[in-house]
Amino acid sequence: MREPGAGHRRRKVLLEAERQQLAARARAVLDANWRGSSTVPSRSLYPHQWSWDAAFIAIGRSRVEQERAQRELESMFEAQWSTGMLPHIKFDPQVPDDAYFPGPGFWQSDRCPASPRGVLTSGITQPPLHARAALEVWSHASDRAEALAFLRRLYPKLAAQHAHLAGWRDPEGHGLAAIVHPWESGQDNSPLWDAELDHLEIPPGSLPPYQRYDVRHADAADRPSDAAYDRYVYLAISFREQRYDDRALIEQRLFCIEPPLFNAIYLWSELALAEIARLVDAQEGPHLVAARRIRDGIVRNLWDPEHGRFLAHDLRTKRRIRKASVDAAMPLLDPELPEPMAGAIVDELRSPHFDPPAGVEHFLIPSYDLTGRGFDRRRYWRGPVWINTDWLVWRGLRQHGEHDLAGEVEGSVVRLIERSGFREYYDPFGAQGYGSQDFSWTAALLLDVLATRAGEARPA
Ligand code: 9WN
Repeated sequence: MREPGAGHRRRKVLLEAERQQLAARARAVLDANWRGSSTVPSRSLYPHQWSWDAAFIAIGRSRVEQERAQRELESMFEAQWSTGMLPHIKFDPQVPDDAYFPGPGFWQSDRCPASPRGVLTSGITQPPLHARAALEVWSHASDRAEALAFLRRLYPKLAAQHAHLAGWRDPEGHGLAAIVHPWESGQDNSPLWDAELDHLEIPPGSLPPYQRYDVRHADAADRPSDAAYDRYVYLAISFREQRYDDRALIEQRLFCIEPPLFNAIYLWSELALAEIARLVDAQEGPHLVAARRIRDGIVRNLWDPEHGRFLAHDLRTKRRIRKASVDAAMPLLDPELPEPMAGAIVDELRSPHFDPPAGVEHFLIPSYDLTGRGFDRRRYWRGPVWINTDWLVWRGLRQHGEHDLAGEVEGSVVRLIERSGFREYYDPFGAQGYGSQDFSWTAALLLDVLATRAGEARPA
C-alpha cells in the first residue's frame, strides 16, 4: 500500500475567520434555497423537495437553525403514503409543470388511493436517511423540549417508513431492502445499474414523447444520456400503470436490486430509530431486532469474499454486481461492522480504484472506480466526487477510528468547495464543479463538517 495523504488532500487547516466565512456562505446558499417550509436542492435543476436531500439538509441546518431543520423533515413527511412509503419527490404546486421532468403530471400520484390527499408526489422512494437525520436534529438542538416534541411527532412516521421497507421491499427475506428504479438508489446514473438497464426491452410505442428539462439547466455532458433517460421513464411509466403497487413492482422484477448504500443507510437509520424510540418512551427492542436483521443481510448477501468488497445484489439475475463504486464503502456506517471488513473497505479506498498514484492532484472520493469501464470524470454519478457520499464515508471512517483517511476526505470536501463553490458534483482530478450551482446538500453538509471541527477544536 502507498503512503497516504498527498499534500493537496490532507486535512485543510482553516483559520477561525475562514471557517466562519465558509459557514456564512453555506448558510446563504441554504437560505436562498428555502421555500417557506422546505428547501429545494437547487433553484434551477431541482425546484421541488427531494427525500434524501431533505435529510442531508436537515442535518446541516440543525447546526445553525433548529426550527428550519425540524420543518424540513416534517414537510417531507407530509408526502408520506398510507403504505408508509416516503416518495422521492414532494412537488411544490406553485412551480410550473415544465420546470422539472418528470413532474406531477407525469407521476399522477393523485390516482393512487395510498397517496396523501392534496399533496402531489412521485411514486417511488429514496435512501431512508430520515431517522438518522431526526436524531441529529435532536442532538444539536438548543430547545430540547421542542426537539423532543418534534421526535414524538415524527417517530410513528419514521417507524412506518421502515415498516414499509421491511414489509414490501424484501421479497426474499434477506433482511435487506430492494430498490426498483435507479432513482431510488440516489445514485441514478451509476455504472452499477448499466447491465440491468441494458437488459430492459422497451416495447415499440410504449414510450410516450417527453421533453427533458434538466439539460436546459446543466451541461448535457454532465447529465445522463438520452438512452438512460428512456429507461428511467419506461420503468416509471410501467410502475404508474400498476399505481405504484409495491407487490407488482417487486414481482415484475424489471429492476430489482439490493444496494449497499441504500441498505447501510437503512441500518444506520434503524439504529437511530431505536434511540429515538427510547427518547419518546416507545419500544426500542423491535428496532434493534430489525437492525440486526439488516446487518446480517448486508454481511451475508452483499459481502463478496472473492473480491473482499461489498457489492450490490441483483434479485433478477440472483448475482452480485461485480463493480467497485463508492457505494461499497457505506457499510462503514454500521458501528458493529466486523473489523476485517472495515479494513478491506479502507484498503480499497486507498487503492488505485479510488486513489490515483501520489503526485497526481486529485480529490476524494470518486463515485465510481477510476479504473473501471464506464468511469467518466464529469458525468453524473459515473466518477465525479459528490459531497453527500463523501460525508457518509467520512462519518463511517470516523466511527471506525480511521481518522487519517477521514481527515483526507474532509480536506477534499473543503478544498473542492473553496475552489469551485457549492456545486452538485466535482471532477476528482481538476476540482471543476459540474451539475447544479448553489446545491443545498453540499452547503448543508459543509456546515456539519465545520461544526464538528469547531467542536473538536474547543478545549475540553
Ligand atoms: C432524480 C435531487 C436529486 C438527488 C439524486 C440525484 C438527482 C434526480 C434527477 O437529484 O436525481 O431523482 O432528476 O436527476 O441523483 O440523488 O436526490 O438533488
